[in-house]
Amino acid sequence: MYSRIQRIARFPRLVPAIKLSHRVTSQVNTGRLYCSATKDLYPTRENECKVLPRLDPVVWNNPDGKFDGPLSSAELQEYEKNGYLILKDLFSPEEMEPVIRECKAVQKSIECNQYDIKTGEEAKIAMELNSTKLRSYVYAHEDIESVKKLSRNAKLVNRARQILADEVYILQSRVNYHQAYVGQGISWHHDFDVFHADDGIPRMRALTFAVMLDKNTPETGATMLVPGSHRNFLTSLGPTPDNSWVLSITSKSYAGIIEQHMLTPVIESHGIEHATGDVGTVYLFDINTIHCNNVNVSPFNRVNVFLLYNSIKNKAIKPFSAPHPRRPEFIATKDNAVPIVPE
Ligand SMILES: O=C(O)CCC(=O)C(=O)O
Ligand SMILES: [Fe+2]
Repeated sequence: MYSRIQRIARFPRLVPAIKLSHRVTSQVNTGRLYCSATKDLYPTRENECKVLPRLDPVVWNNPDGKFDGPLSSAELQEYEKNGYLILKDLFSPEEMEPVIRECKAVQKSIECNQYDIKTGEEAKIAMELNSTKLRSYVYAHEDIESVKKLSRNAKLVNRARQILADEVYILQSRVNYHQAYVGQGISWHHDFDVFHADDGIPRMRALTFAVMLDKNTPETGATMLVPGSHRNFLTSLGPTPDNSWVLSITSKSYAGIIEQHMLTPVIESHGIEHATGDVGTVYLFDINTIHCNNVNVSPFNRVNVFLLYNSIKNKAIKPFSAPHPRRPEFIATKDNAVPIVPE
């Protein structure tokens, strides 16, 4: 009998491979085996990587002022130019206290093997490789009360609505624990590749708000962002493996990473910035901004909550380039996409 954590580390392919005959094969000429009913504006996972033009705005047009929000025009311009923005101390340490406490309690109970999780939902939890330490918890905006509240907080939701000029819902949430000594990094990627290829998000009309529950420094593995990288779409190599969706939350390397020869010229011209700050600082980045993070070599944890907001007009259809059905609802919201009322 395995312990819960061992079972998570050992769980086999969770989604059985579907038969080739069930796949849509209308685009075999382009090297892609799978397609959705909607035209694919951003084909990825082919047999070579490409740089494609971005066809979507970064800051969406809000002509009648319906989605006016607290970001100044200077902040909007900076976000549009760089693909990210850092809002120092947006929340006070007091506001963060319940979130820190509850995220810590979840961590402890998972690591002590006392966390109660429904069968079939094991993939909500990712442990660090060969470790009993928690790496990541997805679906935190539903399972952890204070994160649920945070995801509806007007400071975040009104800014997300302002940038996307639309009602928004949470496409994914996760707490990345990135613990002292054991927190492994994540390879260079942008989030659009996986949500487009594996879930069927058609357009770049989404963004992540990362909320710091600890001080983020380069030593603790602060997220590294490439300013300006969101202006083109760098595709990733295919084909998508059957189990890529499991790897996408558990592993450093999975389908969707940016190849070195593609990244080098981008970083040569744009550089790399660390998203640093204290507890309560928030950084927001476009779904197509290239980022990664480093191993946490420090003796301090770097726990952050990641909340990915998507426009309600940009809901998932069918995977654009994956041999498996859409990922489970707890990894990428589809059927339960309901606009958030800011609180
Ligand atoms: O934890 C980080 O700094 C980055 C995590 C990330 O890129 C992701 O979860 O997609
Ligand atoms: Fe990411």
